[in-house]
Amino acid sequence: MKDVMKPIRTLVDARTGLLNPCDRVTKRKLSDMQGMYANAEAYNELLNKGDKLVYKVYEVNIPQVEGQLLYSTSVIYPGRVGDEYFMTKGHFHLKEDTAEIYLCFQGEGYLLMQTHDGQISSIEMKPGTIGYIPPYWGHRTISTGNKKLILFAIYPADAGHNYKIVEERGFAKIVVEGKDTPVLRKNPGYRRDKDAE
Ligand code: S6P
Ligand code: ZN
Repeated sequence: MKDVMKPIRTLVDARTGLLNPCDRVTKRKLSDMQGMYANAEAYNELLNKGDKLVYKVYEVNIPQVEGQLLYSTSVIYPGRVGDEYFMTKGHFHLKEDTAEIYLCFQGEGYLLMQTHDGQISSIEMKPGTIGYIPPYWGHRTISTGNKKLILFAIYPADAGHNYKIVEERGFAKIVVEGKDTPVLRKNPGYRRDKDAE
């Protein structure tokens, strides 16, 4: 009979996002977000004041092969670059026909999604919200509250990340501070996928 992997038990602290045991922590600072915010001047100004932590991801080590599921928590700090809220880089999955589920434990924000052919969608995230990302949708999460946005994610272990496409084209929408509530605006720097036109 084939070797069968042993089951895994993980504890999650919903107030901090910490996984226990945790095999990997990825930290993304402002300097890792070069070119991602619409207001380059505000970005440079903030970066000059210090290289703030924007988000971190806690992961469990699961074999990244078909049939397995990966799970992780993302902790996105409160903050803004100009009027644009702190967010993750965002990505499409390398294996594009893979879905993902996000569950919000704490904080407020948005799950922003888009397809190559120009469809856009967003889900407001607050504690208890589950956001389902179908296959083929690129995704990014944005923290709009005063507390950290803490999200738990589950996705096929062989999904992979395509960041290049987001670095080159950006997202069609940005989430900025409005008068009373956050608002979604057109991203002036967004470049549409030419193949989709
Ligand atoms: C992976 C999943 C999340 C993100 C994390 C950080 O498919 O969507 O675990 O990796 O939220 O975002 P990003 O865009 O830097 O990978
Ligand atoms: Zn993903």
